[in-house]
Amino acid sequence: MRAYIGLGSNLADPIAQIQAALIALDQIPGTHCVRHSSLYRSAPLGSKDQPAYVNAVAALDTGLAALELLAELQAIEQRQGRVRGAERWGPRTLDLDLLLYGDTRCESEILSLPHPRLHERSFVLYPLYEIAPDIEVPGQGSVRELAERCCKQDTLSCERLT
Ligand code: ROI
Repeated sequence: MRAYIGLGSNLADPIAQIQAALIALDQIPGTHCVRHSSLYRSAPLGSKDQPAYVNAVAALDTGLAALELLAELQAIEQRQGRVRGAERWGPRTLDLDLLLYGDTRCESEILSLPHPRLHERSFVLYPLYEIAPDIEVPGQGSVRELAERCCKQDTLSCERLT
């Protein structure tokens, strides 16, 4: 199954956090990181009183079920020092979001697919557009359309770093 992961960090050397997480994603059992985007610097969404974020998106090929993959993502967040339950919209050392898992659509308290806020976030859509412009986000249109729409609206700044 092809899955897409959104990565974000704004604490404790964010660039190093994202680079370490990209390596960790490739080491998940039964999983291979086939591509990842450049790193992007983005203005914080949520509380403005926090540092800028570094964001990226990775494409994985995985034999794991969606919930198994989610558990692996949470384990990587924990290992990289994430304090959960801190501030919902506040700063974090590492955030790994399961954005897409094939064409799966589901909604539960544990996991919603596609990620419910994917289509409105430039810091997700721009890196996703870089590596997979032509894929469909189930129920929402192509990444190309979503990224173009997001770009026209006055959204948060998000610029490519590397
Ligand atoms: N803002 C940006 N720019 N990037 C993120 O990854 C990010 N993650 C979050 C919140 C706090 C919503 N803001 C963000 O979880």
